[in-house]
Amino acid sequence: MSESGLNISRRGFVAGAGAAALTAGLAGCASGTAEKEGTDLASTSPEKMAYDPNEGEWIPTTCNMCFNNCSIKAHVVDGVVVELTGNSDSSIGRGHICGKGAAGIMMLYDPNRITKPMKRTNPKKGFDEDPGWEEISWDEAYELVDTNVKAAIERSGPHAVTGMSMVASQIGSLVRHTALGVIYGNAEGSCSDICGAGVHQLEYLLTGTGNARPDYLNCNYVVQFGTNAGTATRHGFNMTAEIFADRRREGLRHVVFDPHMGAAGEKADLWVPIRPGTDAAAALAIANVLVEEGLIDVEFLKTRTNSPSLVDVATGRILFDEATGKSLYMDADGTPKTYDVCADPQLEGAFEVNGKQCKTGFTLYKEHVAKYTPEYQEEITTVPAATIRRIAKELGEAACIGQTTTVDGVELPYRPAAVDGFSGITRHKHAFHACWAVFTLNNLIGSTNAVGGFCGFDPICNGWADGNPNMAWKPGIWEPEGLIDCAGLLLAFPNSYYKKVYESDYTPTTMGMLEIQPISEDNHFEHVAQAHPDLYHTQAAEVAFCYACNPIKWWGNYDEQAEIFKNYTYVVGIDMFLNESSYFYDVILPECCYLERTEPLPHASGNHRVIGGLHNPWTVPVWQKVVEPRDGAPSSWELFGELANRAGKNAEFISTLNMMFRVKEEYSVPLDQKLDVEAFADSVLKSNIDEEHDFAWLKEHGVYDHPRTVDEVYIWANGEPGRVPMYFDFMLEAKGKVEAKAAELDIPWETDDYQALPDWKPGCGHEITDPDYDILPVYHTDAINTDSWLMENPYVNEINEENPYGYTIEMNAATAATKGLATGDKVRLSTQEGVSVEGVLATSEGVHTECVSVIGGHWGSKSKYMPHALDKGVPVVHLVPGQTPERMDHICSAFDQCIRVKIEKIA
Ligand SMILES: Nc1nc2c(c(=O)[nH]1)N[C@H]1C(S)=C(S)[C@@H](COP(=O)(O)OP(=O)(O)OC[C@H]3O[C@@H](n4cnc5c(=O)[nH]c(N)nc54)[C@H](O)[C@@H]3O)O[C@H]1N2
Ligand SMILES: Nc1nc2c(c(=O)[nH]1)N[C@H]1C(S)=C(S)[C@@H](COP(=O)(O)OP(=O)(O)OC[C@H]3O[C@@H](n4cnc5c(=O)[nH]c(N)nc54)[C@H](O)[C@@H]3O)O[C@H]1N2
Ligand code: SF4
Ligand SMILES: [Mo]
Repeated sequence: MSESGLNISRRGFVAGAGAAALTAGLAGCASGTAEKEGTDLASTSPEKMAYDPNEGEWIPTTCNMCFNNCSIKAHVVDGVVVELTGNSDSSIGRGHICGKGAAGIMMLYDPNRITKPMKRTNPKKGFDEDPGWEEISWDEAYELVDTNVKAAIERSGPHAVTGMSMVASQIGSLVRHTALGVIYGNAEGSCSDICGAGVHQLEYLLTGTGNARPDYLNCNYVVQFGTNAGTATRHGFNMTAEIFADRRREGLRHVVFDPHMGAAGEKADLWVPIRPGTDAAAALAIANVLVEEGLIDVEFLKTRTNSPSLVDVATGRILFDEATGKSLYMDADGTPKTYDVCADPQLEGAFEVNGKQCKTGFTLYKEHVAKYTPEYQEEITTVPAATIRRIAKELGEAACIGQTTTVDGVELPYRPAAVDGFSGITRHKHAFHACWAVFTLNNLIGSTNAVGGFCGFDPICNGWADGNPNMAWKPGIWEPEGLIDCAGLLLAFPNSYYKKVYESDYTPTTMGMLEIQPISEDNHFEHVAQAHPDLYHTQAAEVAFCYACNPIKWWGNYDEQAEIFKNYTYVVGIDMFLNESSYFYDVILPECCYLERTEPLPHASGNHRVIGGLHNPWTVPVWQKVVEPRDGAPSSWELFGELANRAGKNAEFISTLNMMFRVKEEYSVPLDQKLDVEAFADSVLKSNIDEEHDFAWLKEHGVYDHPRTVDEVYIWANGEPGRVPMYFDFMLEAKGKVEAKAAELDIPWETDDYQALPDWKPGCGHEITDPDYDILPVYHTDAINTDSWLMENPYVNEINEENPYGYTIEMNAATAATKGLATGDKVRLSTQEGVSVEGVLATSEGVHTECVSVIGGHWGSKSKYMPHALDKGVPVVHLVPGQTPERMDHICSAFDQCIRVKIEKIA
């Protein structure tokens, strides 16, 4: 850290970040270091630090080294940050900071960080072209943005400008999205959360909110499909890692289906290597055994799912009562009744109703999974039938079907077993089906929304303060079937897929084609449509506005992405570094570091990253600047506020923000002045909490808490009605409408996946068409890296370099041996189309025999402005063609990244 003049050794840093964890498994989960100020903070380091913990100030704020946004404290001495620790006053992070978070200090003081706006002087764009960056004034930078964005929209309309951003600065992304729409009226946007497509939708449908998790504290059996949640990623990583570890020590059994043994597989009781893209088959086989063995929660299926629905066998459609419009169940007395008055619905059976041959939804489910025997799936997934039987039996038995427990005086079903999954199951075609097959297992064992089961992060909120319901939400009910609706992901406004399916128009309005996918959240078709504007009769964007992202590396093949970027007439970038995408930017505006800025409500409303649970109160943390921004670089809020001001759009911008953040009229900042970010933070807090807990209070105290009640965690604790789907009749409703719309618009659109029950279907790369091309590359996330940029951090880079699997290609040792390959060999991975990437091999027992695995999959940075990251790691995603509709899941916009490659040794 020579540039800051401080003597903090790397050893001191690693100690602060949990030396044991880092050296043992590069896990990166730190033990809580933040006790009360001035007490034993020095004990975070075994060696004497260069500063006194009692000196200077400990300022509470929020980490942004990954999207979890844990609460932290920054030790600031003489205006210099000398250490970052967790903030034990906050449930967000629970006092922990991980290795990435502790390394934030190196980003703050990184001399390669950009802090002054620049414009390109070399008009030629390409990875091999020096953009010829020239420093400009902020005034000129704003003018260039304003002029070019406006001109494109005046020239070609609102679709001429596309905004891009993702999770690197999540609330900033929300503000970016709002600002571009409000100030310029742009209509297009692009993102690449190839993690949640399908997962979020199923979690919405089953838990009433877009993110769900095992109720770790009460759970005894966790099955994970394609995720390292709670061991390296997600689920408010620092909030979960300790609880999950404690519970494993207490006997929680942990099973991981993953082609690679990453952080999750390493810590699991059982790692199940599975062939990529086949999870649906494994999950349906588990369902098969649960059903066969009677390990199902009949009561739950009858009373909390739509399983008893009467389905017309001829059409596959549920029967609705003509008078009330409500679905029909068969009562024990042999008469069909609407779901809400049927006293004892029959879960199974075949009946004749109104002259129609009917079966219950559950009978059809049972018949449907009959073919998915453990033996049947073995050939598809490579998982031994006996393993599936064993896991199914353990899961079903761990669920304690029939038992109840009392929580805060309320008797609730106790189902301490949960099946979870994330990006591994979504990065494939038919991802919606995979997620569906996986998460439905929780319905079978009755653990959906049960104590110890699979619960939404924040399905219901009665308000963040007593007597102020301003910040409150609750999923409504879709009356025709009595199914729960949901609260949206970030801002928790009411959301209903059923309403979209039944009542919306389906005409796509953007390249993302969202309207024709009523059960999707992601505008990923933009990646196809921008490349092929004729395909869906869309208008390609001319100008791109990239905020806190690296879009060249987001998706598939980088040369394809580069071509798209070359074709934009103007590209605006807002970042902290000159990443690879910046080689295609025309102007770059630096954002200050997260330690130099204030963000009004860092976790918005629907927290997305903060898990719920009774042990985690509603927590409103502070994100305040702890040091002055280098060269006065602004935050994104300030930057967009400035653009709004220049465009004369303050009123529009601020009132939209007011609506998003539920600001009460009496607390609004003036609408006719440039946005004052601190004043806005104040108005949000007073509106959503109370007068006392304003921004000044939060700056001092760091965090405001309000206890969660039992009905905010377990949605049926108040005895209210509500069911979740098992038989997805609405998919069939959607199918007809999607097909009609596609025909009307004369566009190609796949609709085969609109079924009422989940299936496994082969995705891309499943078949080996040339025996030389037999390897499937996959990638994973570890605890010390964040997406495509953290390797630039010297501390993180050093850890990656010490990790034998850090920047290498990991391959199963036995497969390597049959190919005459060994650790240390330089190898090339190439596709049948001739695209290739190269790297150094490291063998292990921790990879499926058909796979190779790397961290990230989008590394191998080409930016010389990020010297630590330059050329490190292997970008396997470059091998995947990214602009073909054949790779898209047409239900939820997931993208198939499976491709068979040849591996060969090179000199
Ligand atoms: N440390 C850290 N934490 C993060 C992030 C970060 O960058 N760093 N990013 C955040 C974000 S935006 C996200 S989306 C999440 C990602 O969180 P996760 O989804 O938990 O992370 P990954 O490691 O990418 O998980 C994908 C896993 O699926 C496996 N996999 C690949 N294909 C298949 C398959 O077909 N089937 C199965 N069963 N497994 C498969 C991979 O080997 C990998 O282990 O993490 C969040 N948290
Ligand atoms: N191969 C591969 N591709 C992936 C993934 C993967 O794991 N592997 N993950 C996918 C997923 S799930 C996601 S969510 C996306 C993630 O995509 P992004 O969130 O776009 O992440 P990155 O591509 O790493 O780009 C982040 C950029 O933000 C900058 N940055 C960091 N902090 C700030 C800040 O505070 N302000 C500003 N202005 N800039 C900042 C960094 O310098 C970096 O250039 O990528 C997707 N694509
Ligand atoms: S998990 Fe993410 S937000 Fe939390 S301390 Fe680590 S890097 Fe920071
Ligand atoms: Mo993501």
